[in-house]
Amino acid sequence: MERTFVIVKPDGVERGLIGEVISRYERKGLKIAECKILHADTATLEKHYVEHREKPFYEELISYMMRGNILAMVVEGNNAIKLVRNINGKTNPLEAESGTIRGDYANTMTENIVHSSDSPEAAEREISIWF
Ligand SMILES: Nc1nc2c(ncn2[C@@H]2O[C@H](COP(=O)(O)OP(=O)(O)O)[C@@H](O)[C@H]2O)c(=O)[nH]1
Ligand SMILES: [Mg+2]
Repeated sequence: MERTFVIVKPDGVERGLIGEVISRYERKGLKIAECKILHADTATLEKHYVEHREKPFYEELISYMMRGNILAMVVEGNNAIKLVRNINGKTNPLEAESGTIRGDYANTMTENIVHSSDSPEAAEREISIWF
């Protein structure tokens, strides 16, 4: 059993896609283990996105993530980390395939509905930041 950390980002919450996102994970046999709505603060986001702090899109990313409420959750199940990444789709909307969340709903690099951990180490680190 594996646990991964997921965020429905402000655009996903604004567009009423929480149910859509969760139902895609549940249909794949994954379970929502923890879940909360919150408005993220700068300190938490800086910890969460530490790997991107030198990137040109960093400031835009942080302000977008603070634009409104987010849904933070822990999703668990067999191979949860890779399965959730597959369900979410690629970061670049031009590469995200139809049938993935980003492929179906995102059309910019920044606003792409969902975040999920990319490795077991990241999942453990991110869950400890947010829960
Ligand atoms: N504007 C812009 N935003 C980006 C870019 N790359 C990543 N992002 C944003 O930063 C988040 C984190 O990037 P990354 O960890 O590489 O992608 P993810 O793991 O697929 O979410 C992405 O989900 C996007 O919201 C980029 O090249 N340009
Ligand atoms: Mg990432």
